[in-house]
Amino acid sequence: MLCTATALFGAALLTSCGHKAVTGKYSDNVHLNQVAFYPDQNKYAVIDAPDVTEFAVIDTLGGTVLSGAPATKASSPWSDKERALLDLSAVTAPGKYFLVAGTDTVPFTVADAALADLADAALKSFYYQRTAMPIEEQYAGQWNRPAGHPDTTVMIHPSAAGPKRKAGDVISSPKGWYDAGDYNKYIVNSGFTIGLMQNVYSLFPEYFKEQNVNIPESDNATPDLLDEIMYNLDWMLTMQDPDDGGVYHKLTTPSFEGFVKPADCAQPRYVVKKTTTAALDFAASMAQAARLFSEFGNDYPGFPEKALAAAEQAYDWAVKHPAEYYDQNAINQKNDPDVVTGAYDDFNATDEFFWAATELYLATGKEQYLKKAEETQPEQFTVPTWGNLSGLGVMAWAQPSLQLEGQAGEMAAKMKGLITAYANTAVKKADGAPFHAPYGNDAADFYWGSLAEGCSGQGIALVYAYTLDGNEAYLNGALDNMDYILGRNPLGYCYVTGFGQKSPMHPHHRLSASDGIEAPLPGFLVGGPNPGRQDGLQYPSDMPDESYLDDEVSYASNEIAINWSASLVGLASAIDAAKNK
Ligand code: 9MR
Ligand code: 9MR
Repeated sequence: MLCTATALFGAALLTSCGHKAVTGKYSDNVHLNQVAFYPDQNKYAVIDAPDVTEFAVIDTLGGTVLSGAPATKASSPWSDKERALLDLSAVTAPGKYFLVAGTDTVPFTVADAALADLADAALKSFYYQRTAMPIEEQYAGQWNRPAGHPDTTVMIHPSAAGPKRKAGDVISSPKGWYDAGDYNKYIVNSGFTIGLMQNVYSLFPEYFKEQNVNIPESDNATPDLLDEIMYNLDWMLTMQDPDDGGVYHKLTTPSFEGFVKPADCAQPRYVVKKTTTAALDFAASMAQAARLFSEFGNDYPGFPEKALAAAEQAYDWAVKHPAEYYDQNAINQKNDPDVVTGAYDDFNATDEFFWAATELYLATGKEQYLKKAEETQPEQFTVPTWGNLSGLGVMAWAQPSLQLEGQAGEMAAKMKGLITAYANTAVKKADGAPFHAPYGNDAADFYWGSLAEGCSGQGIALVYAYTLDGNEAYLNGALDNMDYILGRNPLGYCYVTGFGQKSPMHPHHRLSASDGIEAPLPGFLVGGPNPGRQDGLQYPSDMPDESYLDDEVSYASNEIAINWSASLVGLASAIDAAKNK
């Protein structure tokens, strides 16, 4: 074993040849993936000290594994910080290592299933969000808690009243996940969340069939991902008005609860206005679920038939009510009580029609749905979000396992082309970028929830593109975005709770804030840098990629949410599946 690293860099932490293990620690100067790299993955670190002229990688005994010089220097358009890229890719053997650069000795890991634990934790985060059932110690360890929000007595808000269900009538609408840091349940975001995860499931079903994240249903024959999804689908089914097939937009308290334990909440809960977007997101995710769950009839008998019927009824309602949008101010002008919780408002349902028609066609083969999908198809692929669902439809058409012919086959080919075109443009952005990632090079990349909607969502799209033609450049782009989230970013945060050496400790998350446990619930991706600062707070920096505050009050940069968790499930699982095929 050589001791050259000590001689070269004089790192105080290095000791004599192999007798004492090397230690290292997180440094604000050196930014890299703090979880793990795959053996054959490109491995970059970014250093903020441009005067550093050499670096080394040593193993736990101090032996030099690699030495090199910083490569490309670059800075972001909005920053005068000059950063240099260190290429550690030649380190390929699984193990623990230290990057020695300047005065820093920073740990990193190379592992075969590098993202498996992260993928599991991201899925497990949904279990912690479950309403209406106790979160038990055998599954949740120290984060066990009593059930919150049974939602067995929920009132019809006047905005949702109809001839049969009158304002103030009581319905039961239990189960489902808390949406985010708040305690409400929203159909639009639920539909998107489930749709995104079901799309990724369709790409790699075998991966998910092997996964076990220790939830109450882990012992059944259904993949844990689908079991977890079922917990929310069950709730969604109760959100459909049996009278006309319309779907309530949300189930909510009039205003947000305080930062109290879920079991201590006292405000009344309402279902609010049936909307076009809720009906279509419901229809799409339900039709997709009907298709995917047909394989698991023993665990969920009758579900596919019930889900498909519900989906078609919701779609029919939307066709009859194509522009019933959610406009909270207008609703509050006409009804009491006022509702001031999350709006998930969106005044264009073309993309929802496309997604719903797509999934209904794939589930039923009916021509009317194909026709509608053709009419509403997008011209280009955009990363799907709760407010723009067309990308979920494009991904659905592009599943490699579908064998479609005729017009449907043409549609699938066209949609695949859109994803590939998108991916070609996206991956080019990593070259010469300060953090070597497709994401994060434009100020417009940073907004509320952008680490999920921008960074992670783009990564998922790139894995999709990879599954179409095996072009490694796409998978590398997805890995680069994952590395960005896990630490190779300007603030050096690993933005997933419970992972990495520098990670959010104070998310805007009522469950984490009210449980008396110092560590936040693990496996959650926070919204991340957001110069919009809609929470009205001062952040340490106003640069787009540094506008982040690890404080409980910062809902615009530090909340967690199911749709963001879905994007982390999607990206970490899809990469792990693609890497271990
Ligand atoms: O906690 C709420 C969070 O879930 C929402 O994303 C956010 C924006 O709608 O609002 C948060 O609630 C805040 C409210 O809007 C204003 N008063 C303070 C609340 C946080 O405690
Ligand atoms: O994720 C949503 C983001 O795109 C919007 O800009 C923001 C303000 O409308 O709302 C976010 O969603 C929040 C929802 O309204 C209430 N629950 C918490 C969600 C995450 O912050």
